[in-house]
Amino acid sequence: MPFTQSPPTLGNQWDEDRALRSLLERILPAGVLAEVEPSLREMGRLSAELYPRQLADLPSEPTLVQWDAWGNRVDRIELTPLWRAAERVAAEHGVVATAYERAHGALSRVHQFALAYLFTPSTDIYSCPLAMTDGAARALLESGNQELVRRAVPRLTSRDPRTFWTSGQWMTETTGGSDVGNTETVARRGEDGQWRLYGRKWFTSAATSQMALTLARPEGNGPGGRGLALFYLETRGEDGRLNGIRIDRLKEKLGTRKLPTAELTLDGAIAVPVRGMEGGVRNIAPMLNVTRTWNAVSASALMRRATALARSYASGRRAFGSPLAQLPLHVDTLAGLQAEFEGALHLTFRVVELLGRAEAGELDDAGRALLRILTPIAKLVTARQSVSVASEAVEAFGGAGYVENTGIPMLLRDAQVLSIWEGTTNVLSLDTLRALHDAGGMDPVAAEVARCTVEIRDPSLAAPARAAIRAVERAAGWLREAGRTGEDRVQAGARRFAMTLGRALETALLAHHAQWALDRRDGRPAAAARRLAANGIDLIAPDVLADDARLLLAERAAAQEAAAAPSVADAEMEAEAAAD
Ligand code: MFK
Repeated sequence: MPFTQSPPTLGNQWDEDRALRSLLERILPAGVLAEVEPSLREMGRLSAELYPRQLADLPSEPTLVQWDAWGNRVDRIELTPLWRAAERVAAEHGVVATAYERAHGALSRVHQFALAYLFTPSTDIYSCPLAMTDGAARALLESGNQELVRRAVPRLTSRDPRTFWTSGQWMTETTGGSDVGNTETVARRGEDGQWRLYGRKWFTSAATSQMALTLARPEGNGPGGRGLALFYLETRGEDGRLNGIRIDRLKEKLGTRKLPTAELTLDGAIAVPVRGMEGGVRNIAPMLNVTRTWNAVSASALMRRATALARSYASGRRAFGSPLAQLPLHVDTLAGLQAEFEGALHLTFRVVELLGRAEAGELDDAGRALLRILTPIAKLVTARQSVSVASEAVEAFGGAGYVENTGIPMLLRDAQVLSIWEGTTNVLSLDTLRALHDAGGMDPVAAEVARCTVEIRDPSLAAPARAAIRAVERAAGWLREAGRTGEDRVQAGARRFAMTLGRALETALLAHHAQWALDRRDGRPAAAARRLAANGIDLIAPDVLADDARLLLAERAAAQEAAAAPSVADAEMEAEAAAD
């Protein structure tokens, strides 16, 4: 019999996830953990059960039926079987509702996002409509529009699949996904007093939702984001027909292929202003901050799935006389991935914890500022980590990882979207700067890193703790100096700056958890903290890189301009190099 390799396997995803269980043991009081654990174990079981269905369902994709047999335009999207199952599981298990029922007060967000994290990797990005649904509920509640709250929020947070609604978040147009102020959709008020929307939405994820929050410019309003208003619309009328909406086509995407992402034409869609007739970007921001948190949760969840599969495979696959799991270089490679995943998990759930406390009214100004700053940082850093972890995980399978029907390539294709939608890495780096500016500087980040590191006693954690503190200090120094040199310098270095903060925060949070775990005789989080620090935290680079970037991309050969006077960052780096 020729040799056949057994595929990787997954057991109960709650029981097998040491990092998640350890994190929740620390942040949830024992009584709360005992109450929520059965639901997490059940979701962990479902996640393992749905995985083979996900693999069996790999070839099927959603389809758009535009016409019926009699020539009527129907624009109906047929979903894949797993998506239909996922919708029911999500509603019945309260993957959105748990956050709004508040059975455990501020900690309900931790419970809800732990469910979402376990649910996500086996359900073909059904987390996308759930994220938008959660974001819509949050934005409506914050809008104070009681009529819309009464109409939509009970449906968005329902546990009954028959009444559960999902929401779209229709922002992107052909003029731009990032610079939303260029939105061309117009809102016109008719003689009947109703607002109708006219325009083209270019990237509308989960176009099967029952409602959407969207941006449009009321006629006569000025340009830019400020001139936009936030509108609520229901996608179908009482008669079941689309509400002045045409689904032009579904996108052919690199990944997230089960997710029906559509191009829509709004041709008189009846809509209701959510809050005033301008300030649309500001009013949709609560939705963005929730969906960005979902993004970080999804990135952590995909990393967990990638490492779980790679580790399972490494135990079963033999090469050079032993299982891969005993080959030192393979072990070293997988450990690097595991550390990236654990860092991402801790930063993500710190945001989740703060979000829950903010919603429960438990945060002071400093806490709210920290949440505002950590949200874009968590989104951007975990998304990039998930792409690189998924890519390494594909490689850890050798050729099998490159074969579609193993299901492994899907991890990489799906991870890639996480750094694009809900704000690209660059846009979120700039958002980080804005949040820091609004908070009056770097103090909230420095205080968070200090909070995490102050009680670390174990000598083996001293190095990662020191590396996190130093990286934040150097980032603060760079920001001060670049700010003096000019806006362009700050912008050019914003991504390196934000990634440094993200990695420093992950290391500090992981080290903090590691001390707690060491006190309970578990050294694994400490190993993760040391490894994460060794993978590299500090990406701050000399300002000369900004000049080099222009030189490097110049159309014509050009002599290098005279070097600017050395900056503080340069001087610090030289001093460090001399000290090393
Ligand atoms: C699986 C998990 C996730 C699944 C979700 C999948 C769904 C995918 C669907 C989508 O991708 S929807 C499209 C998502 N699009 C984006 O995320 C847009 C990315 N671009 C930005 O975020 C830009 O920075 C932004 C559009 C906000 C820039 O627009 P503007 O008009 O130049 O805004 P401006 O002037 O910077 O900010 C306007 C106001 O909003 C300001 O407040 P004030 O009016 O009081 O001064 C800002 O402070 C406020 N603001 C902006 N971003 C904020 C915010 N406030 C709080 N939090 C934020 N994040």
